[in-house]
Parts: sequence; structure tokens; C-alpha cells
Amino acid sequence: MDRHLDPAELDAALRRDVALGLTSRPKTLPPKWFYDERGSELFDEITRLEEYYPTRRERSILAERAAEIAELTGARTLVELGAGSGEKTRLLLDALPLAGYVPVDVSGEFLGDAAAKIAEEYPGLAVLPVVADYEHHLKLLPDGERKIVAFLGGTIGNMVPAEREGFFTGVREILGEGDALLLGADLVKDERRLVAAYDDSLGVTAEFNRNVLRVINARLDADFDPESFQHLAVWDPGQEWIEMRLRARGRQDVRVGALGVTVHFEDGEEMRTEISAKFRREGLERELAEAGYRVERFWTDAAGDFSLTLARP
Ligand code: AVJ
Repeated sequence: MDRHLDPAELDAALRRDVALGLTSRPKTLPPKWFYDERGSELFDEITRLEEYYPTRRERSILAERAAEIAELTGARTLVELGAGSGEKTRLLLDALPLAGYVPVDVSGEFLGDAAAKIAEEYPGLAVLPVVADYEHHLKLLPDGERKIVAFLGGTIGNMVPAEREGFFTGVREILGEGDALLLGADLVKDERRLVAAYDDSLGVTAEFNRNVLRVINARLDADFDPESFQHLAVWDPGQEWIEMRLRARGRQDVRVGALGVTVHFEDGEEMRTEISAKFRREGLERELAEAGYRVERFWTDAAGDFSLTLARP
């Protein structure tokens, strides 16, 4: 396993993010920290919820288009950013004429095991897991002829436009002639469906949202009472993104031991924990063009809910 981020650096990043986020107005916490073991389990549960359509939709596009992607790209190396989408990855691994697979994730915790399983299932495939932050370490990823960089699941939606521009440009810089970017992005649709996808009736997303407080409690010696925060999912029609928030039920003070600070919340105060931007074809194509790509294919599922874009330098 290649490591460009050791646990100490990850810890420093968490401290920095929490210190900054809890002193901002309004308070914010980045979604990156949802995914400890419990958070990853909860996200997995989310992907199976009736209301949460993105995973199913993206899977159906991949199932339908994997052979075409193979034909168009002839990809020999698959670099998967934010790996962990096991079942969808296999659709690509089965279809592409690959020699190498490079799953990339910020956390080495599950990456090693997942990679070992895939190496076992695909003998002859060179599997090189890399622990890295794809917003900072793109240049450090192993290179290969005819590579396809996949960024699936709609995680691009966690970035604001300026961050997306940096990300697209950064990926563009590691792509050579004949390489490709495969991007999964959720599309703008009816507000009711969008909000339901982020505020499900079983309350799994609410638990997922509050889990970030448990992560901070465990790792930064904090004393958040997760039950004292209410989950909210709000559609912002101007930005065209869903915002997940946690709203304080009652005034409260939270001690964050590792930072040596106490943070005050007013009753009803809302803290932003995630944005999940939704896209339109024209906007996505414009952003990609501005970052130096030409869009070769733009696919959606039959319902037009989710998109998969194949773009080339
Ligand atoms: C993993 C970022 C794609 O934005 O839909 C799911 C995370 N948050 N439910 C998304 C998420 C709440 C998910 N991504």
C-alpha cells in the first residue's frame, strides 16, 4: 500500500477542519469526517434506502455502459478516487481490459482489506491501493498507459464550484493522451425527491449526519450530545445543492478537549455538515470544458436521475 497521508497527518487535518469549522459563522463541518467504521456502515445502509436513488441509478448506467466504456477507452489502468463502492467497481473491473487497479482513499482502514479481496478475485490484476487525499496528492498517484480515472457516486457534489474547478484541473494534469475521466454526478430534479433522498423516513441519514459528532467526540475528546442535534436536509435552489445541517435543540456548550476549547450553540443554531450539489448537463460540460476536457459521452439512467460522463483531455 502506498501512503501519502499517515494517521498523524489525517489527525492534524481533522483538528484543523474542526477548529476552523466551529469558529466559522455559520458553523460548518466538512463531510469528509463522516466515514469512520460506523459512518461507512450507515452510508452503506443509505445506499439501500428506497428514497436514496443515486447508487442504484449509477449502477444501472454502469451495467449498461461498461462494455462501451471498455471499447472507447481500452483502459489498462483504473484509478478509482474515493474507492469503496465495491459492487460498482466490479462492473468496471469485469468489463475493462485492465492490467492494474489503483483504489485511492483518505483512510487506509478499509482500503487494504477491500484491495486484498479484489486482488484475490481478479488474479492477474495488479492491485495497488493508495492512501491519499485526492484534493492534494493527485500528482503522487502511480501512472500507467491508457488510464481511466473514475470518480463515482456523485461525490463531486461535496465540492463547491471553486473546489470542483481545482479538482477537474488537477485530474486533467495527470491525464495524458488516450486517458479518460469517468465522472458520476447526480442531476437536478424535483425538490421533493431530492429532499427525501437526504431525509429518509427511517432516519438513517439523520444518524449518518449525527455520526460526525460521534467521530469528533471519539477522536478529539469532545462531549457533543448527538441527540441534542436535529437533522435537516434543505434544498438551495440558487446554488442547486442539498445542504445537510445539524440544528441545536436548546442552548448548549460543547467541550472539545483536544483543541482546548468550549464551543457555544444557541437554541436552534444550524451547523452545515455537507453540501451535495446537483448538476445539469450543460453546466457540467461547461465546467469540464473550462478545465481542458472534451466530453466524449454523457449518459443517464432511463429515468434521467443520474449521470455518467466520459471526458478526455
Ligand atoms: C457519498 C457524497 C455521494 O452526497 O449523496 C448521502 C453522501 N450524504 N446521504 C451524497 C450522502 C447523505 C453522498 N456522497
